[in-house]
Amino acid sequence: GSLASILRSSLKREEFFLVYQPVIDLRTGKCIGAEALVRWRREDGSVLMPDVFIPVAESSRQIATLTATVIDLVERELPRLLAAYPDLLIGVNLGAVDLQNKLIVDRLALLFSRTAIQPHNLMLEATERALIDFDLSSSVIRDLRAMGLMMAIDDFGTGYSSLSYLTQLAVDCLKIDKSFVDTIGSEAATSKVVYYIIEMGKSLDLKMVAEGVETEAQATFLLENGVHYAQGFLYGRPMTGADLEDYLARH
Ligand code: G
Ligand code: G
Ligand code: NA
Ligand code: MN
Repeated sequence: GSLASILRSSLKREEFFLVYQPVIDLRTGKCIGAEALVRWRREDGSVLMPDVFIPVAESSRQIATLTATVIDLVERELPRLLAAYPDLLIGVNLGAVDLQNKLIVDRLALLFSRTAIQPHNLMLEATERALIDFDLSSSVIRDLRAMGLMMAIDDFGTGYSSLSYLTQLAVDCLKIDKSFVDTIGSEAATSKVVYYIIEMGKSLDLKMVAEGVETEAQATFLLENGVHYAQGFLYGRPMTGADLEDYLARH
């Protein structure tokens, strides 16, 4: 069948799992948390990456089900990590429709009420596409932040109308897309863009996480320019929850 129909039956069979990519405080070098990234293990044992199946989940209207699966996995796995590291901050990615209704608010309220997970342990990451219905999504974001969790704009800079909505929208954090981090230290004209994104984030008093950091030179530039958090292969690849526990013990 099509990938969309295979996805539909797989979502019922729990073929999904999470890996975690460490997020580092550049000022201390310590790991403050991680971004949860979903993977799909097929029946034949092969593992599919989200850039293959998230667009299919979005276009076949299954993304809310996938997000629900991810939140179920977080509910199952995070309490173990929090027992040793109670202030850990875990980033969870949302799909484009997840901010268009209050289901996510109710689901997370339930999560917080029946586990040791607290609102300050979660940061929800939404791309600019999730803000299409601006009034609806900003109302959902307001409810989520009122619970005490953080909201981040993911892949920041790759969408459009960034400036106009950022000043109106109450979010906590910008995740600076890897495509901009890649230009740091290059002669490309686009290397100026990352500088302006950082200035914008600072002037709006937002936390910033740089994605896809691969070199010490990039990390130095980011820290010197006021970006305090980073993730990328320089610090760690996405890893299992058990491996993240070992990683935290060492960082
Ligand atoms: O893990 P990887 O770097 O290949 O992720 C690629 C993209 O897929 C990232 O941009 C990320 O935002 C997205 N992604 C990863 N996990 C999830 C998830 O659980 N839900 C959604 N909606 N997107 C995800
Ligand atoms: O959803 P998001 O845009 O955060 O997706 C992050 C994706 O980028 C993941 O699939 C992850 O494996 C990948 N990634 C994370 N760090 C690096 C990095 O330093 N270099 C490269 N090339 N890819 C990275
Ligand atoms: Na709780
Ligand atoms: Mn993300």
